Amino acid sequence: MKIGIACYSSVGGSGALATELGKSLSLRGHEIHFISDGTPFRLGEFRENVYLHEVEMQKYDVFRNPPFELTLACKMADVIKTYSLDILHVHYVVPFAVCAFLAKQMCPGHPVQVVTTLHGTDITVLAHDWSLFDAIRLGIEKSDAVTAVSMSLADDTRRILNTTRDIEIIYNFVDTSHYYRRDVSQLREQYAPDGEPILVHISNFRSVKRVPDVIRVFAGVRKTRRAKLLLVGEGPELPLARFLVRDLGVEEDVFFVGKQQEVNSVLSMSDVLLLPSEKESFGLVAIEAMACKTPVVATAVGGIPEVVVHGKNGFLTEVGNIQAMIEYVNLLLDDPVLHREFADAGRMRVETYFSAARQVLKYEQLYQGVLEGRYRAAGRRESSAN
Ligand code: GMT
Repeated sequence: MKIGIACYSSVGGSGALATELGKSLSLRGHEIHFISDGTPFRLGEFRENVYLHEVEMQKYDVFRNPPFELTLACKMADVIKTYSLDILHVHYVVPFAVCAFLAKQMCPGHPVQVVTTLHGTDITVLAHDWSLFDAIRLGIEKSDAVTAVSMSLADDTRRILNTTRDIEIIYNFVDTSHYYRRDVSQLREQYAPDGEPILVHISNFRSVKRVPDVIRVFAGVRKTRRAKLLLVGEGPELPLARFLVRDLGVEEDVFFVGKQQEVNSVLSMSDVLLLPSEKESFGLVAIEAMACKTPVVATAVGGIPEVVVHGKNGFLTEVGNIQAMIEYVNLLLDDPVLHREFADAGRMRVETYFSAARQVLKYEQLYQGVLEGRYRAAGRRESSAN
């Protein structure tokens, strides 16, 4: 198949997932055309069957803000026509799904089919914004197929947009041959020279991630034992995080390692991943951690309970319950047998439900179904992974 994949290029789960999907599909013989505002951050080196079409903005004095969406739609239309795309798969509704609809109007008679994947805040945050509501609804209604990365997100979408639109659940995935626990003892020694346990948090430091909770949990754990915290990523709450680390007096044990393209090594040297988000439609980082045998302590919000099974491969608390998170982290650190059980169960769960091999096939089947006109998603759902 000839497949266009439109996504954001910057660090973020939707771009990461879209890029990994494109790479996997290319290995399965499909011709992949990325359409993005830059080089998707996980694209890596040159690959056969993979093309990149960057959306380049023209500057005219008359524009206060250059019309990115129109340029994107024209670029999509150009790629559809030039390469005779079968499928245009867009990741994140705003603006991609709406632009795909517009692009289709620019290619009358062309059989391209638009698939939209909902990722999270495109619905749970942006669809609450009345200045975007109708555009989001239009993008979803006009897509030939719509997928969501969790049941929770599909339910949120129907409720918030008041739509009965069929939504297929296709969970996120990781390449389990790439994400696994590696021997990084030398690296680990640099951060924890006396064998201290390492906690880790990886995010874009936006307020929904509740990075201050990560630091408070760490400070609480640190009161009774020596430990280290790795903070990976950057974003609006980074200055607040730095302030809180100083304010709570834990700066000697906290490392701000910034944005990282590869998180294998960081996860492989960590003992617990903290994910105290306020909203999280899936939590891609949770399956990356589980694949690397790092148990997760997270909040039971959105799609996280579909990923992390409380008491089996991680622990879940309500949002903001710092004390419970401290206790769960200590429970895992105090009991190596329990830690090992959780680590193995997490890896097994990823291999069973969230592997690239399994999920990429689902996207492929969806594309095939859409092209053959036999796609009927009427309420179809992946059976619960729990
Ligand atoms: O919504 C965001 O935070 C952005 C988005 C992204 O591009 O990173 O993240 C969402 O999509 C990820 C990939 O499907 C999910 O793993 C994240 O849970 C989801 N984020 C939220 O729901 C907050």
